[in-house]
Amino acid sequence: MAGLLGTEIALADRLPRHYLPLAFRLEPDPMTGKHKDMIVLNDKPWNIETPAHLLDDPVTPAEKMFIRNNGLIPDSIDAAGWTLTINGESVNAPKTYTLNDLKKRFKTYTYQLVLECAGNGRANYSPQTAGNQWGEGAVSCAEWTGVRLKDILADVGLKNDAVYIGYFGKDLHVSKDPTKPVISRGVPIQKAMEDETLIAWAMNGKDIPVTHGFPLRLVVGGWPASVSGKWLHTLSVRNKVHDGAKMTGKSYKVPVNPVEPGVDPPEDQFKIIESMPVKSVITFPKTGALIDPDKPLTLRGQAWAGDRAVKQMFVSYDFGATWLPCTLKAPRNRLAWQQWSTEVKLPRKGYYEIWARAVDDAGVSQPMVMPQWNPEGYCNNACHRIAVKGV
Ligand SMILES: Nc1nc2c(c(=O)[nH]1)N[C@H]1C(S)=C(S)[C@@H](COP(=O)(O)O)O[C@H]1N2
Ligand SMILES: [Mo]
Repeated sequence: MAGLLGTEIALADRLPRHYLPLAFRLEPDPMTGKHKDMIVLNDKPWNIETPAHLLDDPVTPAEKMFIRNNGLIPDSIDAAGWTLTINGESVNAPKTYTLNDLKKRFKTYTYQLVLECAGNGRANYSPQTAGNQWGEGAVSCAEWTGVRLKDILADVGLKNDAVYIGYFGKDLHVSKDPTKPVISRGVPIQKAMEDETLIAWAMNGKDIPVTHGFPLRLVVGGWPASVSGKWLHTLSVRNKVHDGAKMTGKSYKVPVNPVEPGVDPPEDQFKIIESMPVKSVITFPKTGALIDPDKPLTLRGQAWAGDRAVKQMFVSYDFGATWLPCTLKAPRNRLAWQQWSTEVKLPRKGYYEIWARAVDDAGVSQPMVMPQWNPEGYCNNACHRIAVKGV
């Protein structure tokens, strides 16, 4: 590979298997290849962001899907021998299913589901917080196929005291120490039992790409994507809030009482993030576009609202002084994002910012400026803004 590129590949020994360096991506690799314009935030573990203009497709293709790994992709994946075990305090007796059992014994469903990293938008918090500095693109809405978790849980049989589920995946800690857990999160049993909560083996009609959890993944739309466990091998049904890695401490939590920017309260004053807030992204045009002010300017993008639906969408080209309503499509199914579009006419030549603002079905709007700062930098749903020039 180094010969082809005409230079040594720095850190070549750390590239995950199946992973092509960006310079080689003339054609995306069918398993894990990403579009050449993807932004690499970190390569150990891989954290790759999608620039806003690549989120234009109604269904996010694999090559444009952000990657958030807390550890290392499993070294060897035995798909043929893969099993899912359901255990925990609140099951009558643990039960193990092969992939084939899951495919044959339960009804299959397909849903388009928004997966947004809780840290999406972190880069725009001030003061800056630690962690990957995601801009707007740690979000996707692919089509997932699998079985309903609630159907599996009904087959296993639960005790009355079930309150939470927790997932376990096969990825490795960055230290490669197999005894160190990477991430093991979960959701309350009510969310786990929703129709759209899937145990999925396919994404966009194909095997799930290795980077996104092949061969089996828990997929929970609308909540921090960290609850959608990749390389899933075990689900525990718990009689208390799941206490796996990154459920404790301050991970994926925000202060109960709002704090002034920069203030970090003690652990016991934090609560777990549940539904993600209303948000939208402008996917066309790309920021920096040169516009003919004599022609109508088409604007479009995606909007989503966690467990809720988006009810209204507005754009502004005068810094929020006036807002123009957009056309907004219905979601394909609950927990899918919604396409919005409109045409505006810039009044004259010059520099403009286009701001986009979604309002959910409870009447809650995206804020125009930085929302409630929090020490881990989660849930920044401020309006997305792009800059264009009328020339
Ligand atoms: N097993 C496992 N599951 C995981 C993670 C992980 O590191 N390991 N990362 C989580 C986080 S924080 C996010 S945001 C999503 C990212 O999903 P994606 O990489 O498929 O886009 O996966 C979640 N599931
Ligand atoms: Mo995440």
